Amino acid sequence: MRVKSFLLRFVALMVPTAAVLTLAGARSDAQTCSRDCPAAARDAHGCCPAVTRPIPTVTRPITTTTTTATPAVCPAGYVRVPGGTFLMGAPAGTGDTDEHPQHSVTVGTFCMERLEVTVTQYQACVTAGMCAAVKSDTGCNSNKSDRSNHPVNCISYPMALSYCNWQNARLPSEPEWEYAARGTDGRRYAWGNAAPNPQLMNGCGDECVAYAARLSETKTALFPGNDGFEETAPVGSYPRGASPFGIMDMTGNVYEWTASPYCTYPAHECTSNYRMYRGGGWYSSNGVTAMTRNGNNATETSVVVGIRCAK
Ligand SMILES: [Ca+2]
Ligand SMILES: [Ca+2]
Repeated sequence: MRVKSFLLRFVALMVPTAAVLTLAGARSDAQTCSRDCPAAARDAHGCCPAVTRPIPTVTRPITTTTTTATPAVCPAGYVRVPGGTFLMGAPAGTGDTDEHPQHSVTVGTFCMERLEVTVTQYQACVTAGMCAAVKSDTGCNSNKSDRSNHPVNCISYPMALSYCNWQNARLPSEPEWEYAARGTDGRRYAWGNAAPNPQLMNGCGDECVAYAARLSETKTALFPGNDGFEETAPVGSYPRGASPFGIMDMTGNVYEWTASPYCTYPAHECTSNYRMYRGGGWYSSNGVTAMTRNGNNATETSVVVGIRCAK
């Protein structure tokens, strides 16, 4: 009797669950349905998104790059970057030491966001409970009411990972980033080989030098003239500076985290707590070529560093 009673209780528990799944439609992976997320993040079935784990802190070296199968068609907001082979890094005698040796890299086809991730987009992830809130520093765009269409900044590598995971995407590898910025023709900047100017990017122009002076800092202008923005610009403000694939702001505005550790070329996999971010930012007076490498401890945040996802 004890066994039968147990079975009856077991069946009673299971039937309502099965009925709900049947009524809810053809969800074949019900056994993987997780409810370990806030109600606001759940889908029509009450299940959490497939990739939901926020990664709050990097406490050990990460030596692998996350990759996923490339969609046949890139989703809205993404540009398809056809795979190819290019020379990564700077030619001998130019650039910084860590850009050498220049070496051939083959990149598979992938999708990359056309624009940097905005404050509004990141806030949606925070609201869904899947991303950590940006800290309250005054230099962070999330704390400014007029910056909703500006790139989100003050982002650590784990925060960037969480956002892209929430989008069912990932961060680009460093080779993918440089390839998306330069294509295969060996150009120095996303737009080509012309020197930076205020029509091509948001960098540290005359407006930035004056801004720095008000903060009692001394800056050298990246170019003569005013690009219109002392800090960040709304994403996509410089269409003439687009990359060969039509991706915007790859040079300037905010640096963008990549998935890659800081390795000595030609290696791209190594043990490092550092992660690379690329492209230069609104406070850059130099170092904005598509080959320039910057990195930081994965847990650090900066007012000049944001996010662009790939998949
Ligand atoms: Ca500027
Ligand atoms: Ca950028």
